[in-house]
Amino acid sequence: MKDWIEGVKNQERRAIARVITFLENDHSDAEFLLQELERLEKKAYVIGITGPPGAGKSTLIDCLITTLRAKGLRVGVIVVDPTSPFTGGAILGDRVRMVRHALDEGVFIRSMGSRGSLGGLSRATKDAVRVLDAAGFDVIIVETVGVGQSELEIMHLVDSVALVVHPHSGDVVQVFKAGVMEIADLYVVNKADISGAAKMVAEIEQYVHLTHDHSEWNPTVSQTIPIQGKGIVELWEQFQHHRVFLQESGEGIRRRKEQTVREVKERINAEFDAYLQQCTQEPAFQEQMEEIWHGKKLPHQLAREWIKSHLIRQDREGM
Ligand SMILES: Nc1nc2c(ncn2[C@@H]2O[C@H](COP(=O)(O)OP(=O)(O)OP(=O)(O)O)[C@@H](O)[C@H]2O)c(=O)[nH]1
Ligand SMILES: [Mg+2]
Repeated sequence: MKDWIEGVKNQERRAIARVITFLENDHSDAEFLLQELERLEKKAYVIGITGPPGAGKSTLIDCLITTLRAKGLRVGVIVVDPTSPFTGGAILGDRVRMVRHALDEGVFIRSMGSRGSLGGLSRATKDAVRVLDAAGFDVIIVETVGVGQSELEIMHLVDSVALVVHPHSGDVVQVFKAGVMEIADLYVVNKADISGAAKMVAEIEQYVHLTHDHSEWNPTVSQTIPIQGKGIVELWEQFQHHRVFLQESGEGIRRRKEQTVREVKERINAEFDAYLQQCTQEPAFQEQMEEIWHGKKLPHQLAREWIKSHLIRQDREGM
């Protein structure tokens, strides 16, 4: 395992990939490994790119990688596909879009599919970000399809969120319904070569005007045409403005703290869930269920009693 840590430190892509897989599989030594990685310097700017399927997110990221590499920045990309249990196709598409960077040692691209639950996926993604950060990547990009509230969980682990839409993604209000609109720091009207882009920009600007007062960050609206390489440099400038805002306003630290609280709660939930699963298999639990079957107790009562007795039991056992 020492070799792996050295490998990550030396920015070797094969070691990085191995460590991410190891963490993904929830190995019992995972914590030790993370602890070791925690000692390494961290400086990455983590950005999230979300938006409806086919909005051109991967094509945009491909161009962004080129722009960042030209500045000498190292880029890590994590493509998350929580929507489909059969992620092969979509993820393959994503990787194909970025394939021209495959030989570049300064670029690392990783897909994460929905093995296990969605919560598990967001935890695994967070760990993957940790590994890439420890490996000294300057910018880490997380791509995810933003189609529902639960998928948006993943966006809670980045510094800046960009919502990518395209002129055919329906009207903005529709996107808004999915709960995506509120979390965006930057809006990107992608595929601006298609007619309807200007109208969409106007709609989003109006939305921003109505929903944000001017004391804080006002989300920006950019237009990009990745297939022509247009608007990418300008978009990166907007990201940088947002990064400066995060640093100067203290919002960046506030967000990271909030994210940590969220992560701890999520892990408590997962641990508790596993414990609950185990306990409900015990004969004692089954016996108590009998009382409910026979109408002697309500499920409400049993649940309350169960929590009381088990939390006390845990306490005594010194867990
Ligand atoms: N007209 C036009 N089409 C584009 C542009 N950029 C990307 N596309 C096309 O949009 C389609 C989807 O692109 P992707 O980059 O795979 O989109 P995505 O949002 O990553 O898709 P998923 O990951 O499947 O959600 C592809 O056929 C691209 O060629 C653009 O600037 N203009
Ligand atoms: Mg994609």
